[in-house]
Amino acid sequence: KNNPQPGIEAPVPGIISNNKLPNEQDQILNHNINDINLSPQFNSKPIKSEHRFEEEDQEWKKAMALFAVDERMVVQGLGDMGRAVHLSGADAVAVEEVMKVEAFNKILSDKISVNRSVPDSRDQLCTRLSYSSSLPSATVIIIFTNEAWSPLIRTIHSVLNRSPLQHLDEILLVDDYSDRVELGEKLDMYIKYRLPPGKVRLLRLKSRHGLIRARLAGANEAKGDVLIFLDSHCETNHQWMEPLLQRIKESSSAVLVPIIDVIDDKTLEYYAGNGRYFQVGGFTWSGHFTWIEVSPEEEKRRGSPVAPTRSPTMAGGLFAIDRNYFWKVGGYDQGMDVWGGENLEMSFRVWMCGGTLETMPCSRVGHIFRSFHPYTFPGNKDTHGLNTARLAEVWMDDYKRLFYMYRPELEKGEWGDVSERRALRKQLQCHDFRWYLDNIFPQKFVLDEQSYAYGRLRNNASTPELCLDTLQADEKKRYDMGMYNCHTFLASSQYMSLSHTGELRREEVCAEVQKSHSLHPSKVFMAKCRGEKEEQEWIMTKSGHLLHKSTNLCLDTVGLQSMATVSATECQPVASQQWWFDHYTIS
Ligand code: LR7
Ligand code: MN
Repeated sequence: KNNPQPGIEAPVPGIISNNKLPNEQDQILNHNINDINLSPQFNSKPIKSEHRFEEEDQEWKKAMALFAVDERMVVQGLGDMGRAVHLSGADAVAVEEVMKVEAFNKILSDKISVNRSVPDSRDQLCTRLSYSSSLPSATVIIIFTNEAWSPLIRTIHSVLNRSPLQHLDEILLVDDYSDRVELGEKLDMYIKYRLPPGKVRLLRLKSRHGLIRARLAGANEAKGDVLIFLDSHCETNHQWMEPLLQRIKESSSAVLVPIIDVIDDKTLEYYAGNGRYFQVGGFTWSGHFTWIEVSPEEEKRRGSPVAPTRSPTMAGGLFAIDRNYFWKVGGYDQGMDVWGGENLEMSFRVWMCGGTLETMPCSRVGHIFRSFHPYTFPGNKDTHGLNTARLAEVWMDDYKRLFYMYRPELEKGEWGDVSERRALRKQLQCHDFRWYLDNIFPQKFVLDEQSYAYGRLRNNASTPELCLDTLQADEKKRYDMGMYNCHTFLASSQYMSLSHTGELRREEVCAEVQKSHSLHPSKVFMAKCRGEKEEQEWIMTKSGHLLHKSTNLCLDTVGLQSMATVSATECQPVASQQWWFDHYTIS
């Protein structure tokens, strides 16, 4: 099938011709979209003969028997309205084991109806919005590899149950070479006998391609005006599709994400969320997606809490895009394998090349967040790292230095040939990454541009020298800052900086001093940077002291050894209060 994006048709040199082929699965992964073969059954036409009718009858009986097994497991009303369910007895014991394999509670999922209801989690204001009766049509593309049966089927039913069917062209399932038995013939039969005719189509890839090329294969087959991508373990909410189609009708270069509600991996509770509060997408310099607050400027610009809200990046799995625009803006990078990176790549690309990326607050879709990937990574490659290196090489200009600062092992990595993607960027005459930072993500902290000093923060009062260190703390929560022997490489746990606004900070978190009324040293802890000075303002003196302004205390290692937490005490001319950064941008 032809597609309008010329760059996509040509084979990507260097991807197929990867010279080392350690095993068969690697070989499979180095194919590109042009090699994606579809199974013959995908386009097969029924043969009309009496013999065939008999066969069909047999098949029908077999199908009904298989579905009856599933249906007997279902407990009526369980999990309705997205309520949490806690299993007990033997089930509860079995769940522990199943979670280790499936990364979610499959036992419970199998007991919950594939048609269960979910709570309407939308802002009240949403019910007052109205949508055009002539919206563009949508193809919902659901990709999967070895997804468990019941979440996949529930995803399909939730789309059928809660979408305006007149605007739903079809649901296109893309099977990325699964080998679970039930995803074979049984799934074909389910589509044939249990789903409305003509609404659901199944595309089977003949080798494992990963989610990026699986989505490309789906997009290639889609006929709807709009492509809506979903993961294979989602439940859509009330009127989820209308806001997406309406916005694309208004602006064909708007790429849209719903608010992503949480379906608990253990209780399968559909969390109704926190009223009108939601976050948008950011990123870390190590190349990971993060959630960030909507900026005050954006709150002002959008005008209403239910208006399209600009998002610097997207999580990646759930989004809507005009089909022609998808190809025009470069589809996806076919050189990306398995999982990871494609979401930031598309985010940067869309913004830099003239589109917009927005959260539609009245569109909500639940997603089961799993704590690990319950599928294989052929070749055991760090596909997230390699894919992200590809995007850094194409889209981040000089700012890729920050990515490699956090991921030095990837700098000389084998990210392959990216010349096609660079050509695309040139052809589309996209803005540069600096423009993206200045205009789309001005809050993003650039450690080596917005600091007086950065690098490791060293103190040599003891031997060996100690450095400030996160001690592997979870940076999403507040934590006490520690000390550790200074690393010579791979030291991202020791990156610190003194920002132009006086924060002693890391990428997202800033140092504060625990208030205490005793004379004992006060703890220094890290909390989300608030950009409002006060408790997060520090001053670096000529003598190398780091003075916390609101408490008048100095950062001190006194009495500390590696692995201990750092503190702040009364300022004194002592070695334990003398600090050196690796780099200074002022003299
Ligand atoms: O090789 C593969 N082939 C596939 O078809 C690997 C995966 N897949 C399928 C898989 O069955 C699933 O349907 O691709 C989909 C995504 O895989 P997940 O569910 O393992 O990914 P995730 O939810 O952990 O990760 C998020 O980031 C990914 C980056 O590559 C993708 O963009 C996912 O779609 C994305 N999911 C979401 O954005 C949902 C919200 C999560 C958040 C935050
Ligand atoms: Mn997912």
